[in-house]
Amino acid sequence: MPALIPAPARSRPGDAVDAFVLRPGDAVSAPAELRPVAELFVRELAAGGGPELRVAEGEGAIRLELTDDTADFDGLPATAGVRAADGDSADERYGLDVGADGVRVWAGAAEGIARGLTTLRQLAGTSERPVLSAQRILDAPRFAWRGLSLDVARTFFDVGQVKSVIDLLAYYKLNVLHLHLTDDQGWRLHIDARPDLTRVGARGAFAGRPGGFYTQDDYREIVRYAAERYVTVVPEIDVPGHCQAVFAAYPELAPTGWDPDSPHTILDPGSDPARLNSLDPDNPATWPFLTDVLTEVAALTPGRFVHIGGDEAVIGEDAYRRFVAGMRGITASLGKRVVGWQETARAGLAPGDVAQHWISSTSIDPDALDFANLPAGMELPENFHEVLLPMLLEMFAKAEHDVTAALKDGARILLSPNAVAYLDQPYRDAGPAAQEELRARLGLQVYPGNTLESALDWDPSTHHTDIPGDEAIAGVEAAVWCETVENFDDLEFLLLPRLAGVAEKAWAPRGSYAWDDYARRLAAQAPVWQRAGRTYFAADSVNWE
Ligand code: TNX
Repeated sequence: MPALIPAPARSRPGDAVDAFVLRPGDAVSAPAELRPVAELFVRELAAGGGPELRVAEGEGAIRLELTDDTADFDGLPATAGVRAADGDSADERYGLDVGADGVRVWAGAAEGIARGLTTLRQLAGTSERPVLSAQRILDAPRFAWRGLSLDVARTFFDVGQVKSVIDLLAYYKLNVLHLHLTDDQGWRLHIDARPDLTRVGARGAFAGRPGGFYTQDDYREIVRYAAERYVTVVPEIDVPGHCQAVFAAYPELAPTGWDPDSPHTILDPGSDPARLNSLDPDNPATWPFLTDVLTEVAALTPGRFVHIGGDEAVIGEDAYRRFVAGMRGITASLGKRVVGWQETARAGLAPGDVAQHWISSTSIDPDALDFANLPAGMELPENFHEVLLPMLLEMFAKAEHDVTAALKDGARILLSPNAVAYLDQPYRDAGPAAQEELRARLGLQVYPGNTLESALDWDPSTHHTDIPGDEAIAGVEAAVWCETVENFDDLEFLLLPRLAGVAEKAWAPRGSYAWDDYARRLAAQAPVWQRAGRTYFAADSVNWE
């Protein structure tokens, strides 16, 4: 198999004597509807070190074709899952032929052509005159939702940096960028009706790092750049917990007793967490606030979904239920569907909703957590044993039922199991001495960590025992939380190489996993990352050559 990640659904070699050499100046021929994807391909191929091609009509070394005849794809397994993008009909399936006379990419939709051209970029690598061996690839994703959740609240990344993350997503055929826009340490999206959310709430970040926020024009530019690459942005407004930045901006939304000088987070909830952590559904100021925020967020969102957070809230069960019900109502009235962290299933969900699974006894082992090992900037509160630990254990116990509850309501599960899909797990592979400082500092040392191989050793349909099969799954999403991430290089170190492994899970057919083969394909990515100046963990477990 060629060194592709994710592995294609099907590929077979052509006549062994045939190969095609792509040369600078060669043409990509595309009908008018495909010009934008063709032009983007030409730019990105050259930026990656490949030959400078040109887009033309008529004949070309690379021919792009939209076709209604999708018979070639008939035998391909149907994609499972939920599309985050607007519109049901889009189709990511594509075919790619390399023969002695050139390359042909065909698909039923421009989106499929774009995915096929991504495969071609991977085949071409960084060579200016790539030799493409004869082959046929027929490809389709296993799941429709393939994402990364990026925490821009704990560490702020500017528009250029977010675009660079989108480039990575697209290169591995991931199609959702979930932006965790709000948390205790910062609110990152300007809301016209509530300007203090960013004027005050965006000043800082985790551990005294600089703050920052996206203007609505910035945000539109991120959405546009992503859409050009068939990546959908899913914005998250994380409520009712994780709201210290909201309280700092608008103290009237804070619970009684909240003190601006002693911020409370889930790992430092104060002596009475029930009063200090979360927005209160019974505070009359809460609902006009949420309506203002969601109205502007929905207007900025061409995709179908808004993420309402819902994790780690510390309010009573009844208050939580009413809170989530209220959020679902506002979101629906704005024409959007809801995705929430799995806890939202406790409030009741409906078909069309998505619950994001991250915690359960198979996804995280509470006994393996080491709370003495908190990241710099976070301290174990004095009342850890009396207040916090029992609260966390209760949180774990309740989480056991969330997936079943969500499925019973007809919602589907977005899989982000902590042990394998959290990219802030510390790396447990050995690595080069020069990277030891990074390896030891990055990722939450509270977690047991994983190796590149163990992070790949799971299957979405069997990971959680309550999930009956692929049809219950919305998709697979990695999450990178940024408590330990100080800058963009740190972020890349956590993303690479594990993000590629999540893409493999989300796209490649079930059972295609074999570590040795994956490791060989992974090693082929290094020159691409190096050329782009990216930081990556060169784990000893891979023979990088
Ligand atoms: C739990 S996962 C959180 C985040 C932390 C993360 C660290 C989730 C929905 N909430 O607030 O950053 O753990 O891995």
